[in-house]
Amino acid sequence: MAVAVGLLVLLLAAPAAYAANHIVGDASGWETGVDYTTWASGKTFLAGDTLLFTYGSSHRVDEVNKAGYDGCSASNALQTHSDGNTTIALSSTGSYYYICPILNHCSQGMKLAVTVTAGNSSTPGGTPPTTGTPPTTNTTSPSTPTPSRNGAIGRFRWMDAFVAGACLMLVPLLGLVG
Ligand SMILES: [Cu+2]
Repeated sequence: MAVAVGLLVLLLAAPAAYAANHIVGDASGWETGVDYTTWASGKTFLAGDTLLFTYGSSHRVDEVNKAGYDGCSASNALQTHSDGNTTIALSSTGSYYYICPILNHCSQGMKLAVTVTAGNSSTPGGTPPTTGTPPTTNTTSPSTPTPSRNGAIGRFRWMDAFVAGACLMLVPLLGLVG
């Protein structure tokens, strides 16, 4: 049971290590007055990662080209999002530009440029071996301490049975008292 839980935790934890979801602006979200150049500068964006823009109804997320980013122009927007909770998959390498086209929000800082580098796109080929390795280590490592482990489990079960038995014995006793 413990091994099964451990495997489940490993399986759940493994994908998180390969694809990151970057919350744009972190706690500030997609908002005026946030320096997204600074926000992006401390991060590595790998192919396969996602960007999450969270924003109010007074904002939008438009994917533009570099000229649109530099000039704060969404006239040639590649994609437009206004749902307030936009997930963008950074599926391939390259540079991606996002601006808020509302009023002068872009010139007020609502512009983000990210450079996506290879990483996750090449990892799917590498992922199965990595995911395949932990079960192998899991099957080999428990096999070594098996006697002590089984003994511990055996003792545990015996304790459980004892407690359960004690409880069962208490029931009629309580019944007699009541
Ligand atoms: Cu805006």
